[in-house]
Amino acid sequence: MGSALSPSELVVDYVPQTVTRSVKLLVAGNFGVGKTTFVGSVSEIRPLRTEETITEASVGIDDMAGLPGKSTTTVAMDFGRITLNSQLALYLFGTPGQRRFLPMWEELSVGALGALVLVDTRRIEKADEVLSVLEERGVPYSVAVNEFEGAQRFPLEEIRDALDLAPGTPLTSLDARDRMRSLQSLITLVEYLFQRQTTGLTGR
Ligand SMILES: Nc1nc2c(ncn2[C@@H]2O[C@H](COP(=O)(O)OP(=O)(O)OP(=O)(O)O)[C@@H](O)[C@H]2O)c(=O)[nH]1
Ligand SMILES: [Mg+2]
Repeated sequence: MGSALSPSELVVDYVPQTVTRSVKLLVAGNFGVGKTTFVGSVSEIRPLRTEETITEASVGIDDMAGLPGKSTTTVAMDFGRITLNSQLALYLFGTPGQRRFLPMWEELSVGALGALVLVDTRRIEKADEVLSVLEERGVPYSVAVNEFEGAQRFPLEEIRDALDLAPGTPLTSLDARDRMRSLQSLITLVEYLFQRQTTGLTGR
């Protein structure tokens, strides 16, 4: 799959000295929703990836429909960093999407302030398991629809109903390959998390 950024395009390769706060966030979602693509789009450092070729064992277990170019899957995590403003650095941990790696989330979620959950409307029911895991762990989340070409578009309110989201849970849409739209969804998540902190709703 390769890195999304070439070295000459790296914006920052060190944490600026002005940064006083760092936050760990998960980028979660079921198999193939675009987590690795998302972390690659927003990270200002060359993202760490743990991609392996999808094996025969996955065929029939993971739904590959609508993912013609997908030949690899994340087996441990993605890692990226983005300095959101001069004081705040976000450390992004993309989770593996295959069900067999679900136990790995246990460790990945330690210390995470929140999660951005990507969903694909072509297999929206698969998001339920992801949302349940986060709720069980007490990790607050926002949801972003990754708009794949060819996928039917639905009003966000319909998606909110389908996912049975709480009224306050932020719901946005993006294209995981588009840095600005992806960043906007991250900003929405961070604002939500900070607002919860100031109102005493820590989620843990
Ligand atoms: N058209 C389109 N394709 C996308 C988008 N995001 C990701 N893709 C493609 O969809 C496939 C899956 O993307 P990944 O980023 O590997 O998805 P993932 O969620 O990390 O997958 P796992 O780690 O296997 O769960 C890849 O072939 C991407 O190139 C998008 O916004 N639009
Ligand atoms: Mg991945």
